[in-house]
Amino acid sequence: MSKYLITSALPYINGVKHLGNLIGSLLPADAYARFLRLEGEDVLFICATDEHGTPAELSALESGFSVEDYCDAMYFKQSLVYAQFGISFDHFGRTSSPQNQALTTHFYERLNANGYLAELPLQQVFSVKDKRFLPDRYVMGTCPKCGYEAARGDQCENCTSVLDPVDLIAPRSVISGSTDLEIRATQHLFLKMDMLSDDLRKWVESHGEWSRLTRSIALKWLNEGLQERCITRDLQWGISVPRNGFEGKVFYVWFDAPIGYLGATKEWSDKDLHHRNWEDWWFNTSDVTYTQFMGKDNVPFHTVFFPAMILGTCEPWTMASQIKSFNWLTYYGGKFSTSQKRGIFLDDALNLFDADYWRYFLLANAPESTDTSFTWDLFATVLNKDLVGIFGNFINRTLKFVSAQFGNVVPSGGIPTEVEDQLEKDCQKVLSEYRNHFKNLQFRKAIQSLRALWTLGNVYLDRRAPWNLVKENRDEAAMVLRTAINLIRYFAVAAQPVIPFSTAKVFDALRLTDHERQTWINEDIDLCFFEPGRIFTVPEPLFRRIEKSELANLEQRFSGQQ
Ligand code: B3M
Ligand code: ZN
Repeated sequence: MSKYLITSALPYINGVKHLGNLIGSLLPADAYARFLRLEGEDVLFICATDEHGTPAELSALESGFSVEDYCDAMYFKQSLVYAQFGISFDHFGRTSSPQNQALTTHFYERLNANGYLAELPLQQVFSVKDKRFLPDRYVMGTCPKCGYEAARGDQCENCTSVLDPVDLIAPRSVISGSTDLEIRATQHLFLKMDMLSDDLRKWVESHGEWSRLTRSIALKWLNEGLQERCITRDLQWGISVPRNGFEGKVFYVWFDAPIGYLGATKEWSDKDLHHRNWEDWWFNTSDVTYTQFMGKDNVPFHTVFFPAMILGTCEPWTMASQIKSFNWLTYYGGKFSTSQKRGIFLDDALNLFDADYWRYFLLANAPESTDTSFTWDLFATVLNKDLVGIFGNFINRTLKFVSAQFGNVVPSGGIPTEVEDQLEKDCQKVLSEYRNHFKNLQFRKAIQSLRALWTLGNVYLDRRAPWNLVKENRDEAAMVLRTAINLIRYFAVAAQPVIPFSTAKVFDALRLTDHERQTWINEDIDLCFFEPGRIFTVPEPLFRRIEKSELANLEQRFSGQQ
């Protein structure tokens, strides 16, 4: 048994996330965690809401609640949605926790003591009317690059240029609308990443096993040369900076967010339900394999910025062994956008289809080597073909036929032939490929293997044609159907990391004991597992066909501002 630490990028607190966030980190992290647990490994899967920064404050302002109340409400809302999607966190914490505040302070103190921080003046927009600085999205104005009039201080949504609030033309406060703004200098803290550049490069280069996407983003940053990076902000909401002259300032959200992985683990061990120490996963470990999941925009922070913070502490914190990053899921080629209401959000998704439809579709089409364009047509095609046509159909036709011919029991009679021996070998081969793809974090390929496994069942039934055999040789037909029922069990056992809700239904139908539910595919498969005479139930069809006629409506509904 090895120790596997898994983290998914921490979703921002500002609202329910969309399908792109789900497939960009949460869902593959969950499938991997479930897989490793079934493999018998010691797994800790940690996530949290990322609660600081301007998006949280501004969304709270819009909602009319205090930031604290807003975050409490959104934390529970997000927790519920992830549970409904079957995301099996060992702990889902919050970056606003006391644990994270303490750890963030600790990181600051270490970096400060080790000489990796610099205090420098920075030009900032100050609102006389609001009596405060206006960082990032707190200012709007005209984009100096394209002339768009509603550009935000940190970025222009129209031309995507990254901006500095002081660059905006005709700036105004987002809080009050006031244009009585001044540029004032104020002191800020910077992390001297340039000093850590060589160590960072060594660390990145020691990870030849990272995907091309992860490595290329990391090296691009390193090659462009690292600069000092500001780690404080003029905001009220956040983790305060314990330093003279920094009253009223907080740490930059990307400073405390990755420390949130540690903070959330400490929350987990402080609950003391487990009698396990969080430091066994994070401090001075040599037996922990740590895998991070994230969308590609987060890669620079995880390959350069956060590792620089860790290296600068000169303490032995666990660093990522593997960083699995994803490209974008788009909606008909366009960016999912909260502000433009384009794309599908997680609560809406669950109102339309059960979680397993989404889990299967998204993992089968994970944006691993390129972006994936979500279309309803693709969604329906994949699900109708694989879940309805292959997996669901095999279960349905087998159990219905047995029930009609022999009653709801595993039929007796006949002995397996070389056809069944060969089937066993074929399954074995596909299952070991499936496991390897999971171990290599190749989700699309894993699903291809799963589909190939399920297909073996339908090919077998078609070849053995028990509906004919039953007339000529009832014993042999019984053996074939017994084999098919055994296949159903293996198909479901293997599919657990992907579609856990449906596989639980299959186990219920097969009336597996708790102990039998524990079996996994790491041993030689045994198509005689179910002995004759066991009782089963014919389940309702597990999946429903998605009709073409439903699609036009859906496409329109999620396409954005109308
Ligand atoms: N909240 C950004 C994002 O969700 C950010 C990730 C933090 S991971 C430490 O894309
Ligand atoms: Zn612009």
